[in-house]
Amino acid sequence: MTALAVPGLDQAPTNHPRLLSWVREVAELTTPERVVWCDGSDEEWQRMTEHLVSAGTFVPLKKKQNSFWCASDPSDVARVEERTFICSVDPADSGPTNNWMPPAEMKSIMTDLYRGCMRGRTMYVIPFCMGPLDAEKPMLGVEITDSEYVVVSMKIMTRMGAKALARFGEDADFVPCLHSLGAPLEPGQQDVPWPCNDTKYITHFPEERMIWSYGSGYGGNALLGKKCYSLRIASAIGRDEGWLAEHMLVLKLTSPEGKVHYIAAAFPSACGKTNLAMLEPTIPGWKVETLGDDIAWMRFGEDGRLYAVNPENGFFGVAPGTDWKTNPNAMRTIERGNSLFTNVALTDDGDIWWEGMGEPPAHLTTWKKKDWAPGDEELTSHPNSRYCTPIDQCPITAPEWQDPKGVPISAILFGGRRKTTVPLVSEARDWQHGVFLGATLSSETTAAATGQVGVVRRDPMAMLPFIGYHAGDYFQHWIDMGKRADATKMPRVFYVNWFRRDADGGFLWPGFGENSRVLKWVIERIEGKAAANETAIGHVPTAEALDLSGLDVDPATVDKALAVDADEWRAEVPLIEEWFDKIGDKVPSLLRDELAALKQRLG
Ligand code: GTP
Ligand code: SPV
Ligand code: MN
Repeated sequence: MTALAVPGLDQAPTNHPRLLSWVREVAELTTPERVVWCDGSDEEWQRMTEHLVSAGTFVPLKKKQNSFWCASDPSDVARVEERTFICSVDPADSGPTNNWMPPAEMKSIMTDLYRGCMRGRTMYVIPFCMGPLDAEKPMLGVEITDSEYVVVSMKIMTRMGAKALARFGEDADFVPCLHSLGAPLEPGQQDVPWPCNDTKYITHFPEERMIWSYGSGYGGNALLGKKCYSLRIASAIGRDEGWLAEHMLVLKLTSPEGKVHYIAAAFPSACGKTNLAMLEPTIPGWKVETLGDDIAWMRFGEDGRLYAVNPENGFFGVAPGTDWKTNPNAMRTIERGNSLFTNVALTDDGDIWWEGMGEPPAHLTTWKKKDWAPGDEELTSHPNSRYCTPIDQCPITAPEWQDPKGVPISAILFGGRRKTTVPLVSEARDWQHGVFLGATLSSETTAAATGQVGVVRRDPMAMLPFIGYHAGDYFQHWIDMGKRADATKMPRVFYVNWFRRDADGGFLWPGFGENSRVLKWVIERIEGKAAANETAIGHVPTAEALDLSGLDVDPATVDKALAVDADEWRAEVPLIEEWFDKIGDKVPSLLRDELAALKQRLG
């Protein structure tokens, strides 16, 4: 061992040999000025936020206690899918939907980038746990980062610090997550508010269960417990161990009779998970409570049902469009303070504002730190601007959200953002057909990832950017999950689309709280109480089966939202064929059979 005198390196609050040697190794490579072991305390939060304020990264909000406004570098605003890699040993384990490079080659490139990359900065060591701390086998990780923004965000989004480290003992397994902004500071060099690097890599080594990230400070690129660990690495662990790591919200729905169902739903990024998870039903007597808004881990319970756990501790929600009318529970959550707001607008009296919040004030500072007045063309907030806020501040968080057993899932909803073709809701015939619906899910791209917005692409199970292995193997894993269980105990599968439009471009369905009407039909289907028409693509509610009482929408418009147009679906078939051809030989034959059956039904 080289005797490297980095202050703090030897003040480790652990005896875990593997953790200690990895931290030393990273410090020797990245040469930070000091090492800080994060304990997750309120004093630490205080210290970090004060540092971020004095660095010009954070502006404290006068109108929300213990909350901060922050603007990223304009180039560092979303996940970078083209810079995201699954470096499995065999390229066939990464598959055609992921970028791949041999692990040794990637490590060599990134080791060169990491060499000296923390010069002049502090290296933080963040022990964290995804999912409940009292799980039988807690899912541990350690993120090493040179970003204070990451430290404070991880405090909201994960269980971190001393309470997580307490579960490490001396030999617990953990996922090493190395993150650097790639912005060393030379002596005397003035720091910028949002350091980052034009060169970015978001890299996963699934066999080693390891994550290396470089160059970005934002969201899923930098908070490595989120998409990198809880989806890409966890999906590979789930394949090996027989469970599912999914891009899903989890909600609890209670009927007027007091019957409880838990529902999980997979929609691509910026397609409505957070909003559905916090929904306020417009139909009397129904109640929604939240367990999670982005990620679900689902394992079989002893009773053969699928149980979901939310691995996260906070919401990293899309800000624009969030309002007292659309999502009052998100508004109530952030009103309680202790939140971070990135790339939204700042008001002169020290509050936040974004598109969709109603009337703007007479003057704003935009996310690009420019003056703005009503009438200005430019957006005040980046479309992927986000609030970061603790789950337990949400007034409708279900009390059982921390139960390590999870909650039994009655229904899985797949959904996307489609202007045409896909009806408001349909039900799969069975599990296998449900897997087909998920595997062929399509959606228009959004601002949650860099690149073009509004382009229809296949996004299987809303996991296209997050499957940590070959998509064909992933489909097979989904099919196998259904075979492992008693079919009657598997969740029923539905396909929804809140975003279908009329010829004038208006939404055919009002969405948000009115989506409770669809949830009601889903539950009534499960309970054998609601009628449906059998169509080529699945079971669609009859005109009478969807509760429209009190809904201020022309029933003819709802009919259009529910319509299954054979011509539109016939046009969809070649796109599905193209998609399966892209996945190649590993598309399960049962899914090819489903496609053939669909073609036949469409005539
Ligand atoms: P990620 O956090 O990126 O995974 O996104 P998400 O799936 O949680 O999406 P979110 O709920 O934040 O919604 C994204 C955008 O869609 C917001 O601007 C919402 O206002 C809008 N949206 C959500 N639900 C509906 C709906 O039912 N109808 C319509 N028209 N828009 C919706
Ligand atoms: C998503 O893009 O699906 C998000 C935001 O939830 S991020 O954390 O950047 O992945
Ligand atoms: Mn997401």
